[in-house]
Amino acid sequence: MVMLKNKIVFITGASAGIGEACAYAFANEGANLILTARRLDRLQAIKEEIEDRYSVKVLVAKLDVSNRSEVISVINNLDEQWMNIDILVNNAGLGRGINKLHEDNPEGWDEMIDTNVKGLLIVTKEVVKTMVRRKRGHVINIGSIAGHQAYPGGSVYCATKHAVRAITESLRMEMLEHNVKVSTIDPGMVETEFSEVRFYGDKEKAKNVYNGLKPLSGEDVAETVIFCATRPKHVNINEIIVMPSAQASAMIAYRE
Ligand code: NDP
Ligand code: 8X3
Repeated sequence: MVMLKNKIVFITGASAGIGEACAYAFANEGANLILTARRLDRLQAIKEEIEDRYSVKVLVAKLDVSNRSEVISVINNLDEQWMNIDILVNNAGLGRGINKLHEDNPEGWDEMIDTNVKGLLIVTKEVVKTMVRRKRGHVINIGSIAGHQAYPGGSVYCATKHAVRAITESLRMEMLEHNVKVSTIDPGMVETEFSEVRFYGDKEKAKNVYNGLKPLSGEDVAETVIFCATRPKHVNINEIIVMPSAQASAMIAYRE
């Protein structure tokens, strides 16, 4: 089993939901954290709480993954003590609307593609360069059941998560000779701020998504991330699909 104590873990979208839960889960294992997102105030509060509870170091940085020059600058200007990232958790992402393509708003398409696909690509490129040089590292992507199954109203979101799956597979092949592991965790419904963001702040609509069933929590997903990150050196978890027990596929859930 790989021990995470004193490892450096870089998490995108660490200000809420799955990314925030991963931050606490890695801290609990003794890892030092680079927490990034656009909302720096949230990251600062998480840093203070984690440093209170665990003996780990936390660096926070404002990072919009869809801003390519910001990504390049933040990652390439890390201090020496932070530059050797052991684990990258590519978590930042969002959905915008569930509308039929012909009725949809193309601005949402740009946001999803720029964040979920192009953002993940540039962060990965900049972090993996150093992993390749050091001949060690692990990239863990947060994909989705939407990367395996499409559904009506989800053409662009599902396309971005299918893209994450394709990128994961290509990268795994490219990294083979460099001793860098590549995994994807693909959850079904997780109750986070995801649905509120998807419905542009409509809390009622967001709540209805989880009506009558127990969804996953960010912590449930973080547990699978930790499982991936702690496998022995010769074991790689390629992919985990993790669903609420009450959800059988992207479209089929049992509600009481
Ligand atoms: P949340 O909305 O709770 O969290 C999303 C996180 O991503 C926030 O920290 C947000 O931070 C960050 N983020 C969004 N856009 C950007 C950006 N441009 N640059 C940097 N950070 C950004 O949602 P989840 O925790 O649920 O989502 C995390 C990941 O999990 C996403 O990739 C999502 O697609 C995936 N997922 C979610 C599922 C669900 O049902 N919730 C199921 C399957 C996968 P900030 O706004 O501060 O930048
Ligand atoms: C989020 C889960 O099923 O709403 O990735 O697409 S789903």
